[in-house]
Amino acid sequence: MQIERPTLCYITATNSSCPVEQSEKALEGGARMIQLRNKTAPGSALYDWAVDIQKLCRVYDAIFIVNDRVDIALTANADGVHLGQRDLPVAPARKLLGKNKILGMSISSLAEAEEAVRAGCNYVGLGHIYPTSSKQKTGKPLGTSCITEVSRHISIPVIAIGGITASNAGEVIRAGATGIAVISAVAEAPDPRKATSELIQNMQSCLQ
Ligand code: TZP
Ligand code: MG
Repeated sequence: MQIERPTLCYITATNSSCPVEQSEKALEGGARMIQLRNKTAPGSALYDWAVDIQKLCRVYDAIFIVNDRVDIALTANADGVHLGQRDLPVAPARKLLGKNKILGMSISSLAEAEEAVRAGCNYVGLGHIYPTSSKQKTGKPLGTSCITEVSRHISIPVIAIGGITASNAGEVIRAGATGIAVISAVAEAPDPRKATSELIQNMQSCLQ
């Protein structure tokens, strides 16, 4: 499955108890990729959610990625896994997943991007681009210049993340990103479906 430009990846809101419903709204709004991310739920709940979201993603022909958990991704037949810099390294993850699954990696510099490519990742999540309250972040936001630098140097898709909203999604794509990954811009919107389609329209209008 290809990550096309522009792709909106909806990441389930941290500690949400309804990630399946949230994902469905994002898919209805046009999300092409869903990442199930939850740092506290028990494996049993994560697995049940993953099975349901996988089915939804098949219906919408969207990519389904599980954050951190290779075991859940495999058993729920997700399309891939998203790993952070301190998670299971790419080589053993790839060994478990096989060559056909998608492996994504969080990065925040060109050096990390190049390392992710060398290790065999299929895309990178680059952030945080703008200030965000969805994840505890210590460093300064990277800004859009980093998107341009990284996307010029690597050939795998660059998904920008962190503080992306309808008002800055366009500049993120203009800077060179393949797509965006968002939590709050969708999860905290009064109408998540409409918010998703507005984000997508703003990305698309930059490519016309
Ligand atoms: N990784 C880097 S920033 C971030 C993650 C998971 C949070 C993105 O959330 P939001 O609400 O779209 O800023
Ligand atoms: Mg992780």
